[in-house]
Amino acid sequence: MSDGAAVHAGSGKVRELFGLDEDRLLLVATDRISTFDVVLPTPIPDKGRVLTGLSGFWFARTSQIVPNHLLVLRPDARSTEVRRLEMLPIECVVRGYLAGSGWKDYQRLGSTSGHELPEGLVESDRLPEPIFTPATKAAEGHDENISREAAADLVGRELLEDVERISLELYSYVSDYAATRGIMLADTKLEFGLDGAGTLVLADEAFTPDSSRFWPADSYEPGRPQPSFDKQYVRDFCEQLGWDKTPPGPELPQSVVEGTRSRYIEAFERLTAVPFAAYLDDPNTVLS
Ligand code: Q0Z
Repeated sequence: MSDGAAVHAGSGKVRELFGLDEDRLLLVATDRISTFDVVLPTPIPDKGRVLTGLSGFWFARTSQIVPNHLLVLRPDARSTEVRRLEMLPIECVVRGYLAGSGWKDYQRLGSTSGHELPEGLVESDRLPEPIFTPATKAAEGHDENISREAAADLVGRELLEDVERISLELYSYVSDYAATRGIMLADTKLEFGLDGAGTLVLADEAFTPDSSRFWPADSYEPGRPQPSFDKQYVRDFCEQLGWDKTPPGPELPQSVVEGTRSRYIEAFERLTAVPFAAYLDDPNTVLS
């Protein structure tokens, strides 16, 4: 009765979700890559395995802060069985640096999600302290930053205070850890759900390059956009092609595929200190 067919339950840009039974889902990270919001026709071999391993690594290390949905990391190293939760209808974003929509909001308003920020900040500047900037979940297109009041209307005041406190604590732990390995965590997007007992549970993917901005610390320079740890070769290639960033995206040459794959594996090995080959041999290595 527990080995029935998995039922496809949803597709993300680069991930697939299946229902296993009433209590469990299967989350599969593919090798698809998106840039400028478009999924490219060329996969990056092992990208899904890198992201699944990193998520597992962080779930194991943060379980003292908050319980998470991970049940089983499968031998294919790209799929996980997870607890089926009641997901909260907000994205929990924490920003330590001014990038992306936080930087856009700041230029327009001097604030983001209601956080008044000091004058004179430049793109990629470090914020005086990390801030919680919740966003709506857009089915299509871009998530929209919302105030904490608007977020409280969606999930309730008490739950919002809990996810804000936990999100900030997770960001602080992971950014300190990454800093010791030469990687800056500029910002991150977290998702939470409630289990059957009403307990808050960290879900989805966590602290991967697809859900976070990882910057190489050695080239950090405020006042300009920072190179992405993982996708910079892809972005540079697309920019020099002159592609208009509407679908379909361009096919990637082998040199860009190989360079990008190397960057994902480098991020994995720098953060986890586990050789990627050892992870493929036994995925559970990252959980201890
Ligand atoms: C995650 C998503 C993906 C498409 C639903 N533990 C959970 N319980 C209930 N729902 C979810 C989770 Cl992770 C859940 N998503 C995002 C992932 C493909 C959408 F792989 N949607």
